[in-house]
Amino acid sequence: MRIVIVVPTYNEAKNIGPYIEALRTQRAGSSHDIQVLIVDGNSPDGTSQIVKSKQSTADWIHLLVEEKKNGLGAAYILGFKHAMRELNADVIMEMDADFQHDPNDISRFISEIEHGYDYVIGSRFAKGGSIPRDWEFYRKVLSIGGNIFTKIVLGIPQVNDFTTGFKASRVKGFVDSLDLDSIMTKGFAYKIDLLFRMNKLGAKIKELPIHFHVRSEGESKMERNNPLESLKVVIALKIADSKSLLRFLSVGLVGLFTDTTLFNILRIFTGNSELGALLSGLVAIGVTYYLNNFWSFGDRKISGLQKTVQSFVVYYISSLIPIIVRAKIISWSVQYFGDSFLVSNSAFFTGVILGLIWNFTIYSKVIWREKRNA
Ligand SMILES: Nc1nc2c(ncn2[C@@H]2O[C@H](COP(=O)(O)OP(=O)(O)OP(=O)(O)O)[C@@H](O)[C@H]2O)c(=O)[nH]1
Ligand SMILES: [Mg+2]
Repeated sequence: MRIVIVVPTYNEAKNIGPYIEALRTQRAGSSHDIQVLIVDGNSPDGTSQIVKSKQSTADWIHLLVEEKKNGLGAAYILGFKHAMRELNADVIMEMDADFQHDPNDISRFISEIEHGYDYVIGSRFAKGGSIPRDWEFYRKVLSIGGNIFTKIVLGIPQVNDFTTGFKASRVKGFVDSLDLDSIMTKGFAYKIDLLFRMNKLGAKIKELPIHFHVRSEGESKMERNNPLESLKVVIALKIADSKSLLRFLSVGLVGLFTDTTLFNILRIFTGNSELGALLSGLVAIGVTYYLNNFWSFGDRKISGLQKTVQSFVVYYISSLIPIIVRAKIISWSVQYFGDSFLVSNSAFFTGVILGLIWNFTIYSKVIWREKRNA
């Protein structure tokens, strides 16, 4: 496999020489083709000159120099594209140049990819991992708290470290399927966006515990606004992800309105409540199908007569299930607890909530299931 380690640098002149030598050792001990791509933010301290001088003894070192320091995300996006297009990477690794990530760990990441994982995350917060003891209290709290918050909001329980900078990603089917130009930020929080998208693509994720060491030399480039930017990214991702849910709920309200209005009109004009309820129910299901297809799940629209009829039948049957279950819940509750307003309405709303969960799950996972990239 060809592994390309992308390493962003800004003023790492004191670290970059020893770092490249450490990678030379790793390379020598590996059965894989390890290449290193340094993306320098035009460091004024001469980092890129040191890299160039090393290139004369190592053709596996590649260098991109940005016009100016442009943020960690921007450097990585540039590096990812170059690693895929020019260096034919099978696996792309992300790693810092300041020895906070131990070069001896590289082989552990590669071995997990060989075991079939698509996204290996060096986790400081998994059991067996650690952050530096002498970090300031506020940095520890922000890092630990931020990761717990992100895990809950984004609903990715198996991940404990969303902002780690030490990772390995499979290219085929994963990094090459990402729209890198739409990554939300040029800064540090690109990590959260990338992880979220890899998870959406169905990547098999492995958290590998790592010890995050103290910076060996040089200054930190951590931006003060990182926590705020990360918060913005987490919220924006959640809102974008909930778009289908919010639209589905609105469509449900439109359906309820259609059903009630039509039922009453038909009841008055035909004098037959049963027929009215049947027709209004059928029309409401048709209306909600149409709105869900063109709006809630518009990005996964079903077209073509055969597919539309098939999916409508599934939609109709699956939508009937929670209605039947609801009726049963109500009749059991009334039987056990007595037929009071509180009992029947509690049962009714329990049924409604279960129905919403059922419908949204079937709609989003079966009828309008997301199309995966190959
Ligand atoms: N090209 C580029 N590299 C950057 C930029 N910001 C940071 N880096 C590099 O990215 C890596 C991570 O940055 P660090 O400053 O070490 O961030 P950190 O590890 O979260 O913070 P410390 O624990 O204080 O080191 C290092 O190799 C930096 O040199 C940038 O804007 N552009
Ligand atoms: Mg660092």
